[in-house]
Amino acid sequence: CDSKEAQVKDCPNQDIIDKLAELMELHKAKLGDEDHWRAFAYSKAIRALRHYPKRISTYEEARKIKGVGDKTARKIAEILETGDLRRIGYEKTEDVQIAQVFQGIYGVGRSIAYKWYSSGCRSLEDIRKGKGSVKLSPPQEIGLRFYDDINDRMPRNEARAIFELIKPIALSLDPKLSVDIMGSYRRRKATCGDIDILITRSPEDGRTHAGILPRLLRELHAVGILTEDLALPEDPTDLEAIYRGLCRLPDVPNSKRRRIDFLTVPFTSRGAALIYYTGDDIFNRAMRLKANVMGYSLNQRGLFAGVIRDPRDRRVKMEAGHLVASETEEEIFKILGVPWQEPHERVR
Ligand code: DCP
Ligand code: MG
Ligand code: MN
Repeated sequence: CDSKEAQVKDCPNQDIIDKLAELMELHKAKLGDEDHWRAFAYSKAIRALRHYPKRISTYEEARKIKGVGDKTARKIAEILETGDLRRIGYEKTEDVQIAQVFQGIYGVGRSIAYKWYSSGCRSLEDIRKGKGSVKLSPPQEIGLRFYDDINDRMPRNEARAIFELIKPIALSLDPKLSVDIMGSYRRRKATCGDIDILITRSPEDGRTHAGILPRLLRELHAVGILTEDLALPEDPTDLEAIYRGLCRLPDVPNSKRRRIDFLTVPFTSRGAALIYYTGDDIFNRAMRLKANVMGYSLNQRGLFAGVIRDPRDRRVKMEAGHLVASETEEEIFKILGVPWQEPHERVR
């Protein structure tokens, strides 16, 4: 419950959290935009409940918690009164449940999942057999083959063990690399959905990390740490590159496949990249929002001023703006007036 102790699992309101989380997952799997917004609202409420120190007893008490709106408070009251949430039953139709299963395949989102459902597929076995002439991309095929492994979160000590094998191999290619483990591991979570590794290098001696990633990937394949590639960097000579794949502990018999991401960034954007890849995603959303309110724009490359967005589509930048800060996490927090938070405290 308490974010400072990632180990603690049970809250005074755990049963409520579990029901809301089940409903959230159903909305997440569905196609509608409004479902996505509902899922987001539930995720905010769930976070608030995790931090709430005592058992909730009434609608009014639930409604007072920041992040819990009227509709969620009513659902909490229903759970308190009946021990149940009827909405779960209404949302849990066959198509949603099957679409949920399909979305467990790496590379399959909501629209593909529903498309496959419409083509008559009802199980992973149907997909495997190519029922309804469903065709899998190479990453999706890997996602299906290692479905159970990929959908299992690893204990953080396994993430650490894999990272501790990788780091010296990276440093053997260039001892001046910075190699950091990010994501849920840096936030000290007890389990990790994947391993996120950020690589950069100070250019003080005139050299950079450009081109290192493909060499590292080759080494890691050679020693059996990397097992399958899911997405290769577009331009491997770029300072900024992303790799996604599967890995395992090579010397442990039958060790599971684990998801791994490598990210390389220019040294100057290291602070912004640390913030972004440490997350969590909701914390990032809050930081971006804070930046926008102050007239800035924040992304994994830096904090920018003078960005002008197209009012018809806020994703489109009409004016790129100029860089204000990017080298350290601290300076970005400071400019945004956000009190410093250690990674494990960044949960909303
Ligand atoms: N991220 C983000 N928005 C996204 C995806 C990712 O802001 N849509 C950022 C925040 C995440 C970080 O990247 O913390 C790493 O992404 P992961 O998907 O690996 O998420 P986590 O490491 O936080 O959790 P998990 O244990 O599930 O991997
Ligand atoms: Mg992760
Ligand atoms: Mn990741």
